[in-house]
Amino acid sequence: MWHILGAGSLGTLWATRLARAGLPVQLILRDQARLQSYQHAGGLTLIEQGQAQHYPIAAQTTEHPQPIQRLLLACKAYDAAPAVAQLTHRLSPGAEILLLQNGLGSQDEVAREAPHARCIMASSTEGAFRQADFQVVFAGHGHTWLGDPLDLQPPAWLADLRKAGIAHEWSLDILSRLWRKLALNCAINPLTVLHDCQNGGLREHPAHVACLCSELVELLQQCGHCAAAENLLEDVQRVIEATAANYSSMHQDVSQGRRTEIAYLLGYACNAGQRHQLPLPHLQALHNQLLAHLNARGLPSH
Ligand code: NAD
Ligand code: KPL
Repeated sequence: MWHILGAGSLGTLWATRLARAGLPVQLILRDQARLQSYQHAGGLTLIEQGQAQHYPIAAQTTEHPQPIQRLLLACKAYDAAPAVAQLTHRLSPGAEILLLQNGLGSQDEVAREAPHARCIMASSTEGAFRQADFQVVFAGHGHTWLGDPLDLQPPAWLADLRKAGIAHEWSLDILSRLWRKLALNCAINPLTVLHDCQNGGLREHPAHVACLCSELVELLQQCGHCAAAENLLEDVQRVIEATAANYSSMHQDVSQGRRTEIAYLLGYACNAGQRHQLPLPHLQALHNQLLAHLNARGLPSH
């Protein structure tokens, strides 16, 4: 049984693909009111290449007593540990939690909340967004890397992902993957918010992007992730070109008045720099500017 917490973009993308492959799925929703709206909608809808397909997947609230053996945590980074705290009493011995959160920091928070569960981290380049409640558009095909720094043995249920057509790879160095993605996000997302531009708008700010990348490279090396530091600037430039017409996820969050995952991206990078006594003046200044920007819009700074 796949218990999936969070019927948002990624939760829906995973739940619908697993369910249509004939695998048992149970959604976990926040409370009775949300469960009622879900029952009213009659299931999840996934829209792929303009075609909507409806999946009447079973759902329950966090309060339900059913034991959980495998939990896919598909909420934002700041919701991950509080969500797991609501479910710890339901986790079976030997339970596994698959963490889909972007950035770093939430994985450790979850592991502290559920010390007996195996935590498997994921980094995904798939893209999905919510068109309406319980209706999600599969916007960008991508790849998901999964791994567990404490146990390099892949779990047997990777076969379920193959069956469900979820492109994935077991990574022996998932932390480096997460750091590399975090570095890309730190070099691109905050600047797109501050300049209020699409990713391609950063072509106008090559010196600033280069400064940030050079500090991020030092940070990655200092944190022991030298492979994740290789050719970072070139990769950032490549992503800026490849996604020139897109708004970054952080830009979308801010422009729609949603809380950002800043604490798990730039905030995490700046804290790591302080822990290593590594001065990161440009990243720190960017962080301060972004915090002021969020404050001015009444958005949380954590
Ligand atoms: P989302 O906001 O669309 O969905 C999160 C869902 O979790 C929401 O429906 C929310 O109500 C639910 N939730 C939160 N706390 C809960 C609780 N205690 N109980 C039950 N439900 C709860 O978020 P998303 O876009 O799916 O992103 C999830 C994570 O995946 C983020 O860290 C994001 O950065 C990452 N990510 C997203 C994408 C994407 O394309 N959407 C791509 C790559 C990575
Ligand atoms: O992942 C991204 C995001 O917008 O969050 C990209 C496109 C890589 C920009 O950092």
